[in-house]
Amino acid sequence: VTATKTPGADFDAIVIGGGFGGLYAVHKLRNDQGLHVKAYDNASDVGGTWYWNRYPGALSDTESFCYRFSFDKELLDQGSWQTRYLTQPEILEYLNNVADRFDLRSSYQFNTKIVSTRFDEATGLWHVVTDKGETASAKYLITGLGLLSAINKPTFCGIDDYAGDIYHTGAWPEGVDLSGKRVGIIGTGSTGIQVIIALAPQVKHLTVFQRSAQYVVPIGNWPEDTETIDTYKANYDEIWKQIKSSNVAFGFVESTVAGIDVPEAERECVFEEAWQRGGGFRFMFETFNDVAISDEVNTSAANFIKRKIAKIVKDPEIARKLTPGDIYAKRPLCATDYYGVYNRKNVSLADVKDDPIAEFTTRGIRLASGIEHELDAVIFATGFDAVDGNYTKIDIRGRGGVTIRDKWADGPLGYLGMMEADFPNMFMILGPNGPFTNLPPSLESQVEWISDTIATMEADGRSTIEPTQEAEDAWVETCRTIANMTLFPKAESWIFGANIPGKKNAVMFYLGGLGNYRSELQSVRNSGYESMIFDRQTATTAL
Ligand code: NA7
Repeated sequence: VTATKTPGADFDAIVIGGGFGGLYAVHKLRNDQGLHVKAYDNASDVGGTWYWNRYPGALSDTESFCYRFSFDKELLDQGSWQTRYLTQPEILEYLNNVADRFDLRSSYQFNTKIVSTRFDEATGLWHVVTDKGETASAKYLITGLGLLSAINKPTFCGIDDYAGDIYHTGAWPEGVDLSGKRVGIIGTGSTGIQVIIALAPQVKHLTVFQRSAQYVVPIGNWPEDTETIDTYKANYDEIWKQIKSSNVAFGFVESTVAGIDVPEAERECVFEEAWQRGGGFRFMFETFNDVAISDEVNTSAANFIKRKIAKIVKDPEIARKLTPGDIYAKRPLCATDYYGVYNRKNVSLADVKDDPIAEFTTRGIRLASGIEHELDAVIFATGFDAVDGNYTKIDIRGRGGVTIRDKWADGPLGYLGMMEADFPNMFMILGPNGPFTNLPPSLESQVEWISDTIATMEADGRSTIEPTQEAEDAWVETCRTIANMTLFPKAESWIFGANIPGKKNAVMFYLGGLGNYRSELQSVRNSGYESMIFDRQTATTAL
């Protein structure tokens, strides 16, 4: 470990988070640049999102060959997997291997929550305070707090009187055995559908409390043999090049064909092929380039899935309840035979839009109609306070003591998904207005940009960097313009903050794709950080 390069600071950089983003930041700053880095995570070990989300059936729905880091050829060559998609234990193991390979754990203090961070204008340093009352200072603050990590747990009347067990998928304890039990699950997003499929064969009875019916296509999860994996490895240079210039970065070439120019019958064939191949993002983006843009093509895709539901689900009343009424413009979902689960005798569906949850009783859940479901356990698969949920929990203060909560009073907005005006030298990994993609290649792009920016600052003897408010506003406007060209804002989901009661709806993502995003990052660098202010003097420090 090298000595601190920043006079008067405990460290050069403080990194919060031990998931994909935080780990890579520690590697880049400490191992590549020789900075003195201290990292923290609330968990007892590395893994981030994949540390906490240990629920039954937890799986990435990005294909195994590209749900990983690309920066290290040897690490890529060592990669191994069994199936087309990685399970949570496999991803956790992978991140543990990464931590071992680059000796990252030695920079971490685990089981430690950061409760506040403050930028001191006089010294130009960030000060952090932990939940144990410890303090530390550094020139740079890098936050890898997780995009989908602060759990959303709605409250219900009577929940404290409920005698059964309650779990949230995003904070799943080890060793839970639900076999032979009567289990209820609230939520049918990506997470809920995975749990439902995994638990249905194990439990005595599963009651699904569905608020919104979902469009779910097959995931196509099959074993992948060594030969296939070796082919990926042999072609990794081209594969990553393609991923980094694509939009959603899921490892396939997005369609350039406009569905609107294709007759309906032909669209059907294309959707059928995609249904057979599997993959939610493939279904939405590999079929046509306007499924998420054109009302007409969107309706075709939606109708295609609706007809599948009617065919798969034997009971027409259950099929009706499972059929979505809104457009197909949430994060695309995929799973193995999701709708088929409802043909099982031990699975029942409670449509809580029609008949809402009135309260928890000591024995289970009572609906507004008076129907009571007796349950030994209830699982909350109710998602996350996405993007800013973990930021607003920490008392983060920039120049003039302005808090991030105040800055984001109208929703979380930021520059390039990484920076905030008035919060100098604070770099967020997957902060607001970053790309909406398969995440590892996006956060890799961000961490590399952050690390390059820091290297430039150190080489040039700079003390601070922050975006101008104008640059931030312009970026937010760009994100808004792009989002409004799509159908996504018309569906209610976490992408725009609609899942959290009281949360202001905001355009929280750059929907322009990873390739364009990377070009934007490159041009900011090439312009000599024209949109940024270096070494800004405040009125007080200038005196
Ligand atoms: P999501 O996608 O936000 O799904 C949460 C689900 O929980 C969704 O079906 C919600 O219904 C439901 N929900 C939330 N609050 C309630 C209440 N109060 N009552 C009933 N039902 C409720 O979270 P996931 O964890 O599945 O996935 C999030 C992302 O993580 C995912 O997209 C991946 O990228 C990884 P709603 O649809 O709002 O009516």
